[in-house]
Amino acid sequence: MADILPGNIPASADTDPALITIAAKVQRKERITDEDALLLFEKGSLAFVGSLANMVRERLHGDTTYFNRNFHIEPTNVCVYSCHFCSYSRVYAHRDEGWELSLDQMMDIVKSYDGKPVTEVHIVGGVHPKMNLEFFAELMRTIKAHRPELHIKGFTAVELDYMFRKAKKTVEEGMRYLHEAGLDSLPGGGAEIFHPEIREQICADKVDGTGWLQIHETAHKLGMYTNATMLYGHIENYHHRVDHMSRLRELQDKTGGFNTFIPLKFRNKENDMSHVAESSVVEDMKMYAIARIYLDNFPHLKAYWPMLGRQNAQLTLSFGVNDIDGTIDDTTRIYSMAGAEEQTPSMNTAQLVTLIKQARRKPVERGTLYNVIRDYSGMDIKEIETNPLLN
Ligand code: V47
Ligand code: SF4
Repeated sequence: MADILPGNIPASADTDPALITIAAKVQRKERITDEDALLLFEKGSLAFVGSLANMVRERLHGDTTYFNRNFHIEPTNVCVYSCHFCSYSRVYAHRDEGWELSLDQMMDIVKSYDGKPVTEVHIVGGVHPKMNLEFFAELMRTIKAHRPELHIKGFTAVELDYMFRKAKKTVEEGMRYLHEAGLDSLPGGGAEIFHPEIREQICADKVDGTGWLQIHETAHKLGMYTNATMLYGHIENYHHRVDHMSRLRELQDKTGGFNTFIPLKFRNKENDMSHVAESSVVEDMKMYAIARIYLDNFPHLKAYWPMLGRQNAQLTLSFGVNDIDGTIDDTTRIYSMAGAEEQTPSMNTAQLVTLIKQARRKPVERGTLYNVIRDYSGMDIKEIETNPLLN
């Protein structure tokens, strides 16, 4: 028979006492150690880690679950790098399989949202040798001249590292330049797994873990917020995951500049790692739960629904997640090309609100920096569907 510890932690007579000790720490709002996190991965049941994560989530956010209205621009899928997990990039030699958008073509995408209530553009793509710092600074300036209030979240540390080095700028000089041109914040991509044992096997040629962290630290120093990701569920083991999260937690203690952690489930279609099996749903939910418990200084945990699928994203709302990203509007190909269920990722406001309400949570639209735009909890779905200002 299961006993219930204070705080609703399910434990039975055969629960490892070390797990009970960890649960007690979390209840007392104490930080867990790397060893604790490893033990949760190795021995914690989904119910056990899930209820702990849910306690942390509700302590931080109650039922509030954020989404935003956003679209992506993917300037190119041509890339000088050759990450083995990537289904998206086409190497520079095979240009016929790739796309590269001109500044005007990207502005046409921005203009197609004129009059629509989007608040964020997320710009991310391959590392094209000819799309340089000046080209992207001009893009920032042109977007801001057209729509000043649109938040630009753009460029992974991998793209930034390449464009700064090519422009012969230090990270600080390059970052300042793009920030002044209009770049508001950085997405969390390119982090993959920091540990060199794994990084050297899956993405040896791009910026290393230390370089990724330095770029985010510099952005934080300039007052910009950023996100962090981790590509999990391939050839790494639990200790590599903990090491990755530990480096993020350490930097966050120093700067406080991370908003959100986004675990990204490895998808295995059409890439050099197709022989590696994908993780199970149980593993996925445990990953979210343990991230929520371990990263006590990260305000938010996001499930990116185009990669996970909307049903699994809905499930994460019971395992620590308080944000499911945005409307997307079918403007990204990264995950559909890697075999994700969402082949044309797009959800309107009513669908996102329904998904969150079905999980018995409170849907709140946010800006990129988690400023509250609208609480939808008291609104009728029909009212949302028929209001042009909300779609
Ligand atoms: O760094 C590439 C990942 C990332 C695969 O900050 C793959 O709000 C799984 O970082 N299977 C880019 N993942 C996307 C990204 C992101 C997405 C949404 C929101 C935010 C944010 C950031 O996509 C890459 C890489 O880790 N990725 N290939 C694959 N086969
Ligand atoms: Fe290029 Fe990014 Fe793909 Fe790596 S993950 S090959 S850096 S597009």
